[in-house]
Amino acid sequence: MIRGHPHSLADLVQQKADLSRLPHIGSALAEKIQTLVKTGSLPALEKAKKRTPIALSALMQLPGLGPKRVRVLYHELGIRSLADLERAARRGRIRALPGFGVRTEAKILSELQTSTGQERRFNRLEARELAEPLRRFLQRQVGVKRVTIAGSYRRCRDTVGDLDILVTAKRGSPVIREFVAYDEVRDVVSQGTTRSTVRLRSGIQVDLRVVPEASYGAALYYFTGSRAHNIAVRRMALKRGLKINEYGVFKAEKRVAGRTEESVFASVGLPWIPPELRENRGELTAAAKGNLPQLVQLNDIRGDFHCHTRASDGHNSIREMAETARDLGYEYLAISDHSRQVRVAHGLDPERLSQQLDDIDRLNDELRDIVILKSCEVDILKNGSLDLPDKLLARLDLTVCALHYDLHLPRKQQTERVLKAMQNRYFNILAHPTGRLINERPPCDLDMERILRAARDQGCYLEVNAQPLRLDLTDEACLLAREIGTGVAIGSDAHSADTLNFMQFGVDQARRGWLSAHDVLNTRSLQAVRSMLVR
Ligand code: DGT
Ligand code: CA
Ligand code: CA
Repeated sequence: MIRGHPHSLADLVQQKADLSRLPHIGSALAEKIQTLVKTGSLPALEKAKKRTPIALSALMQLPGLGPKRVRVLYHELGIRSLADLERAARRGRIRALPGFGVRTEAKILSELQTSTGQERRFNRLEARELAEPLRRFLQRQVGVKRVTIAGSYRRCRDTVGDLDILVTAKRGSPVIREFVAYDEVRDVVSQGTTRSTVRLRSGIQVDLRVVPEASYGAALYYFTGSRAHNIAVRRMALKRGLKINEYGVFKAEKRVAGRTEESVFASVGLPWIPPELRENRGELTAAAKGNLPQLVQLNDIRGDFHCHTRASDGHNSIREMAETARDLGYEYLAISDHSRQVRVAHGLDPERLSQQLDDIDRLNDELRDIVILKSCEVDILKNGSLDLPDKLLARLDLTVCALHYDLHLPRKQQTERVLKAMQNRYFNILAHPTGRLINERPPCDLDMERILRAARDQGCYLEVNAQPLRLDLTDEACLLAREIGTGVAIGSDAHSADTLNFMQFGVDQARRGWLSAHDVLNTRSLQAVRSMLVR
């Protein structure tokens, strides 16, 4: 008898019922049940039992995994241990199982990370929402002058492990006492007179340091990191007979710099280097030669090519999106709702898209100070063709094309799928190129270098998707795009008017990839954009 099923399996087998039609039972499992019922044993199971003592009870310890789900994991994917489970989750194989899904898969991964002591990393939105209220709280305390969040947060890494906060305060300020009494604090890990570490309810750790004003620059520099960057700078300092630490720059016992970050860099003969570049990826050489890139800024952004409305899975109307974009100071906003293939997002078929294009024409007649561009987030089908007919694509100003399904194809096939799509004359921007979701889904396997070269040669662009869960392209891929000379477009992928400002995260990511305004399509005027989109 299968738990929860009214008939015994033996009866069903006798009646020659099709077992694979039962919930949670595929054809492989159906066959095994038949064997089990008919012979009283299962060769596969006997073999498996011999091979590994099944650690299913360990699986059952994870919140959300009961006997039923553990059984499905075991039978469908052969998962016998936490290690098996993690491997399958990382490959995105669990979401496809009956009764599971992307969310369950993500939950399993995050549970695995906490239960195995691995630290979870927080995405930029999570980090900001934890850090900013705390920063404001500290700023209000008696005697506090400056509060700065350093570490990977300041370097704008796509994820942060913990928060490193730097405070300057008058002598005798109660800031550390107030810090450990902050409402969100779960545990006080350590508490001294100039430093303290706590863990917040969300699980994130926060390191606080209180430094004198005279050391502020040195401390900020030191705790901004990265470690690799700091080590390389320290080496330069040693050659000049200088010692750099969090208190300052010292020649013998004498402090020669440290009040500002600029003074620290100047002591080794360098100009100030933006935190986003401090990864020891060539920034020291570039700075020494006066070749640091002029990094793109939010201010440079003149429009957004990627957002959704209520027509697919967004929450606002075209008008609401456009008016918000206008208030952000944009010149143009492209509406890029999903195409029909993406049914879960209520993707548009040709008829609904045509309707939307007519609506946009009417709105453009009416609205001042913003131009709505006609676009679509066109799904790239498994065979590399686009989800909408060319005749309709021709009516659009641009397309934002993306993979949504079959993200597990082997590298060669996945790469060729994208390259083929890119050959369509209406292909303009490859949206969220790898499909990764931070902490939830690994990137798909693509030969990024080949894709970047093809895009450059064909006048296509790669998106830097600004969603905090995506940030895709990665900073490394942006570096590669810069090297190859492929243009990027930073897209908010906003699903509501109030998240159009996620653009900032995308700009930061592009900055980490050394990109300047010149490398980014949506820093151009509408007129320039129109001439640069090859169609
Ligand atoms: P995270 O927290 O994993 O996202 O990354 P970070 O970069 O924030 O690293 P974290 O919190 O361990 O340290 C913050 C900064 O402090 C780090 O970027 C550089 C500096 N730092 C910390 N410990 C050391 C160290 O032992 N040596 C050097 N040179 N720098 C350190
Ligand atoms: Ca940190
Ligand atoms: Ca830290």
